Amino acid sequence: MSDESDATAGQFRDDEGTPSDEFGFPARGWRMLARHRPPGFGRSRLWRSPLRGPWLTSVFGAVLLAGLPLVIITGLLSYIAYGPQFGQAMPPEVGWLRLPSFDWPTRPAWLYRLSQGVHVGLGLVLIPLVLAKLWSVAPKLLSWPPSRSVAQLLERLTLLLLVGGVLFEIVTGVLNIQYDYVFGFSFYTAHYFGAWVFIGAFVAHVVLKVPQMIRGLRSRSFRQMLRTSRAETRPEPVEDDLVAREPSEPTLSRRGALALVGGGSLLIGALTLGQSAGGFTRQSALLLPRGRVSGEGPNGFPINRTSEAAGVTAESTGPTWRLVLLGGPMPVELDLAGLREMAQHSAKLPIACVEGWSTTQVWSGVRLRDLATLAGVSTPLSAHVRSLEAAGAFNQATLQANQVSDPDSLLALRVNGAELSLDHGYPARVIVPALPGVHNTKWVQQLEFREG
Ligand SMILES: Nc1nc2c(c(=O)[nH]1)N[C@H]1C(S)=C(S)[C@@H](COP(=O)(O)O)O[C@H]1N2
Ligand SMILES: [Mo]
Repeated sequence: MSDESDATAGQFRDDEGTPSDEFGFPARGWRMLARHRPPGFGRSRLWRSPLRGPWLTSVFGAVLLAGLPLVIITGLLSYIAYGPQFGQAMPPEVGWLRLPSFDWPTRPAWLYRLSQGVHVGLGLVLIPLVLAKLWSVAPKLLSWPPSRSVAQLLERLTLLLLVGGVLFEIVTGVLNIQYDYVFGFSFYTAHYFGAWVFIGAFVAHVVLKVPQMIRGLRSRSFRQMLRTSRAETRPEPVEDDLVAREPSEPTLSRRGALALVGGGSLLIGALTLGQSAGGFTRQSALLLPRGRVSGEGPNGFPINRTSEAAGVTAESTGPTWRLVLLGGPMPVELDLAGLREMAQHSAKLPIACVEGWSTTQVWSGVRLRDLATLAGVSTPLSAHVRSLEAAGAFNQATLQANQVSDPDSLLALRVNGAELSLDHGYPARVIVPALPGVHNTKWVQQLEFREG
């Protein structure tokens, strides 16, 4: 260290007027950093809203602290519901990020509908809050130099992962529920690993910031804030990086800001809800276009992949179609008439897609466990289902023991009293309570029951 820096150590002050060497960093380094300020950073004069302050940030933070864990947990549950034990969760290989897996239950039948509906629906509804929270802390995120101590450097690194992580999850999630698949990479892989980056940073951030958030919330009365008009709106009377040093006139009260963000969330909620609520509200599910493509009459509910897209034709599903049952002493072949002669069972069950949309219909057909018995496998530990569909990521699925044995688990031939339409899987499709939509294989051709 040169004499010069020795002499100035402890005296150099950055933009924010704080001594730069709390942890004994050489002052020269900080000065260099401070001089090489990237555009947009550290311009405290740019951030002049009188609304910014610990209270407002804490309110946004508290809502996110309540909501984001639900989005995280339901996301991880979806991974488990896909059946990692069969290598069919995506991505299949996640190394030490492997979650403890358990047999996904079949009851209640609406379990996956609820958990995935919450994951996608709440995830969308929280977007305005995430953006509002980022806006509220912008001066801090963009302060320069980036840190004044090792501890602060680490904290800012977690912020980078936190902000980057949450934006990455939002962008990949929102794009995945659109019509066209736009990624040059696997959505599942990106969203899963991105999630862990975000989760790690989120936990660190919560641990570091909760005391500050509680102090912020306690610093002013929420009711009082709701009663304060725009004209009466003043900057928070505290010494804090978030509070503008040269505040401009308020253009909005704090209650106005909360109403704006809350209104944005409500609007997104209204444009999303219809994908699960169904009926006429489905038309308003503008944020989930795939959940709106629909058949007609008794088959009038969303179609994820049409028979045309799957390359399944009327010929391949015509009189020559056979269902093959494997796993027993001998393969068993059934035609459609043979299936219709077996005991028929009806169940009202949802299809719930990973994309968040769902629809509940009355299905009828043959119980999977009856088919296992017919194949000669009395207590199958799993069943592997294959579709006529030649190519396509979702032309097969493995079902757990409980998913085969549930009395409502069906190879459905009919829906709402009518024959299945070709788009919904004619002549036969799987429908199992609480199973992620993707594993309710359409145009089934083969079932292999496995005892191990
Ligand atoms: N053979 C086959 N079955 C399939 C699919 C597929 O692409 N191919 N898509 C699955 C997905 S992702 C969902 S959500 C449901 C949708 O069923 P539906 O199109 O009848 O509404 O079917 C599932 N069954
Ligand atoms: Mo799906």
